[in-house]
Amino acid sequence: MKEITIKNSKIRLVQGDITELETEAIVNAANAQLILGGGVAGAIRKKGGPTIQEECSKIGGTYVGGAVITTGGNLKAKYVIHAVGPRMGEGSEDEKLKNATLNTLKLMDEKELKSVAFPAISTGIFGYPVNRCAKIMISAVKEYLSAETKIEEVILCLFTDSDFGQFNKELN
Ligand code: AR6
Repeated sequence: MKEITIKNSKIRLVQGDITELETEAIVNAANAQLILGGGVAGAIRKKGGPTIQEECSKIGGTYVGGAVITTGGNLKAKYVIHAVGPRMGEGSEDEKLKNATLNTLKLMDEKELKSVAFPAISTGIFGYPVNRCAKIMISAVKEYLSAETKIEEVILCLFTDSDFGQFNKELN
């Protein structure tokens, strides 16, 4: 199943490039310095233009597990939420990934945004296992959507077939 409903909200799995999505916000798999490097961040930087990094540099940084918001520059999405996932090996990775997911969703409600797309945070350059990421992120999203929220749609956007398969297995 590629979509489930939790109370008034939907969780949907899609495969592809997150920078092509038209949700109000897309999530960047960020680092604590908020310097847009490779992977999702690189794609956002290239397609979104320089204003996103400029806004990030003004904010200056956040903690691992935290999330901050900028505009989306030239992207279809109006906003980018920069969620800082853990680097594999630094300790307390599961808790930090859960916090990065929950803090993104809290920011969505604070800004009264209704639709967001996440990548598989930390599973690229940061080296976190995809199956573990699927477990943590899906359970955090379900937990959040089960309580009071105005978010209508949470998309989990997976880049590869195999990552999509692992998230799909976990959602079922
Ligand atoms: N759309 C969707 N998913 C993507 C895309 C895309 N365009 N490109 C890559 N992925 P990563 P991290 C997948 O490395 O591990 C950067 O330098 C990718 O296959 O983007 O959290 C930042 O600046 C993987 O499954 O993020 C940080 O320093 C997932 O997105 C650091 O990397 C996350 O991979 C963050 O590393």
